[in-house]
Amino acid sequence: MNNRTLVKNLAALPDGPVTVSGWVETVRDQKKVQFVILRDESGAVQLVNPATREVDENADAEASARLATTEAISALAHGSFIRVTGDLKHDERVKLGGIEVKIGTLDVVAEAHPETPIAADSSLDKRMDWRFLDLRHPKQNLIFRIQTTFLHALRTYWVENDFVEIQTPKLMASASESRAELFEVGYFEGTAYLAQSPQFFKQMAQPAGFGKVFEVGPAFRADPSFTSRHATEFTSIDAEVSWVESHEDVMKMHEELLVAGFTAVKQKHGAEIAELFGIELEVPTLPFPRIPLREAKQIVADRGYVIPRDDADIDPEGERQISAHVREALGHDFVFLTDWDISLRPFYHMRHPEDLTLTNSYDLIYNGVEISTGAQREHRIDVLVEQAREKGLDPEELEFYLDFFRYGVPPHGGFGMGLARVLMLMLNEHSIRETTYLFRGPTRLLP
Ligand code: AMO
Repeated sequence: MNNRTLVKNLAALPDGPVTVSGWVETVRDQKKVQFVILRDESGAVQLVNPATREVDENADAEASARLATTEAISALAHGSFIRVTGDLKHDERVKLGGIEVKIGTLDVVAEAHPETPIAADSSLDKRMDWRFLDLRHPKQNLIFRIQTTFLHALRTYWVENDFVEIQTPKLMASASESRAELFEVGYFEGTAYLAQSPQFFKQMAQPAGFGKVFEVGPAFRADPSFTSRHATEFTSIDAEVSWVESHEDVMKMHEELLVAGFTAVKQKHGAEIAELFGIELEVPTLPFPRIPLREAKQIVADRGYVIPRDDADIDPEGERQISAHVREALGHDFVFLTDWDISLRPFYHMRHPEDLTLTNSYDLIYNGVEISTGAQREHRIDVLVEQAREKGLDPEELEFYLDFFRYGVPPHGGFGMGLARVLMLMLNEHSIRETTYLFRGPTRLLP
């Protein structure tokens, strides 16, 4: 480890001895000269070896060593991990970064099978089977560097704004969202459920007096669908804050947070994103557009798309349509759809003071796909119990949650946002399978 130089740092070094380690991407084994492209987590570099194909009996130790290295390179399988000490040389003629390393010694640290199970044109499913190899590609590698930068920026925003980080339990005694998408697990003599959202426990931090909280953690949904945006386990980004006056306050915090995340990603990775994804990443402008859902549905209808189900919901094509409208009319990639009908929202959403058929809630749509739901919560216990009953829930089952509201609680609100969806839309990828380290779906539990 000690004297290993990352490939990305080679260009800044003067000509001279270096050690690089990584895996073999390609080998060009010519008669007189051999080239190896070595890649590590930071980039790729060309290694060169003047080939020594044979030596006579009187050859010295150095010539014998050169023969051994030449033979080792001829036998190198793609993907093998190697360590090379050699001479760094700056040379403008080298296409790959204008540098190359002349091989001195080469250790094959871990040999790979000569047949790689996946290729560039393998299906997504096959690539998922071999995810550890798939992730070696620079594009995939970049996705998780972007994720790191993005989450770091969100965390910085939260810390600077006095949020407290919480880790809520994922083993639950009851459902946190709909009962339909609930995973049951055997729990000693009884049954536990996997958390679908940190919803109840992030709200609990409000009567606990924490003020503002956030969590980045797993959420589980027993959703049997195979869409590009659904997983059975996903990383949920959650925030919940006290003393909001309406969902407007939640949206303000939410959009500021996203701008912080996008700014950091553009700053650090803008050039690489342009190179590998062909995208000029835009930092969204503030404020994001807000459109009440009913108005959005009218806009979508006026564009000629009739949402098939005649309830108050918006479907995926409707989301694409409203996004297209917002892009054309307002030049924005994000839109908050606000004021959802009570029939479409869970019992814990607060209702509009002036129109009790609507909730103080929103969905955030980014490039045509929902990435988040947020709301002001109902904190008045009598109203909350009534709303639970109306939804056909048994308040007795919810006693532990309802207790949060019986001993004093400030008004509050928050949101939950799927991390992989944000990254998918940011990078114009087709599926959250690409932007999830290890995807979990109805037929995927491996690797
Ligand atoms: P909701 O159920 O809308 O709201 O989920 C919030 C966000 O989580 C992501 N998401 C998913 N991502 C991948 N696969 C899934 N199966 C999946 N389900 C949801 C989406 C979605 O927008 N408790 C509320 C949030 C709140 O009000 O604070 C909730 O969970 O990006």
